[in-house]
Amino acid sequence: MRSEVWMIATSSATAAELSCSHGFAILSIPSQWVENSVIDRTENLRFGWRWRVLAALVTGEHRSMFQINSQGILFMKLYWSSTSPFVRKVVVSAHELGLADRLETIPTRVAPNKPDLALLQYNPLGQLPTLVLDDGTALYDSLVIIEHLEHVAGGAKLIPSSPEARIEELRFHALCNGFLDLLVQWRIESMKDAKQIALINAFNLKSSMIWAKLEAAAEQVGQRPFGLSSITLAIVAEYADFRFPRLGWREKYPVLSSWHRSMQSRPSLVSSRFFDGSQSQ
Ligand SMILES: N[C@@H](CCC(=O)N[C@@H](CS)C(=O)NCC(=O)O)C(=O)O
Repeated sequence: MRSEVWMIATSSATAAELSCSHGFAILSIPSQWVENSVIDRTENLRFGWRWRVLAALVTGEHRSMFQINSQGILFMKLYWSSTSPFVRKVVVSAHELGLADRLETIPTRVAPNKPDLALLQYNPLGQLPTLVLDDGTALYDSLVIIEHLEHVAGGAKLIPSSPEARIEELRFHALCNGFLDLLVQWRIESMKDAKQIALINAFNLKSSMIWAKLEAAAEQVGQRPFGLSSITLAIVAEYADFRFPRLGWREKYPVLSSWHRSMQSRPSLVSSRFFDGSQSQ
């Protein structure tokens, strides 16, 4: 078999597996891999995701990371809907990490009273998003998937690694993600003929408290890098515009609104806008 000799940078875990200590490895790469475009030699191998793909191919780690189709392109399967805010977190994160073109999306329609049977095989919760790796491993929920994508992309880009910053990022994410849960439940309840008034009142009360917290935090969030919590906050803003235009939140919370306007033209957000499609819930 023809082969090429390449020097690549490795993560410390991969370096350990390859028994090399300086974060570099000299590898003999089968030419076929290059020809099949599994490896794109015009790209910067040292810092992009490609060197990790290469290292993963060598160590066999790719089996848990990617799918390889007949053209040698690497994919992960994402059970997807254009209306799910949790799916959108994953898609925006993948875009920010440079992995968007590695997601193969599977349009899926779900509702609490209408589980999708194919999805249930992978995720017994029957929820979107679910990411399926080539060995059949299914990852859920959105936070776990984003953690995985971070790992694939080389780590600590969307979620800081230092303990204090990490806890703060995760805490603020929990607030925004919990709000998305509330908004989704609110929408489901408001579409019912017989609405539970006590539940709608609780949604109203909680949401006004949450909006106030987000308004107070918006300036500080704007000073941090665009990561997990800002992605989730931007999606709260856009989901509220999409499903709850009657709330008029932009007039009530001007700091948050202006933060969102400064973010909304990021390519990751523009390319993943919500829309009602055939799979919408
Ligand atoms: N905590 C989950 C929430 C996922 C979720 O609620 N997804 C909705 C779609 S927006 C869903 O699949 N609903 C169907 C169901 O719960 O049966 C996450 O962050 O991924």
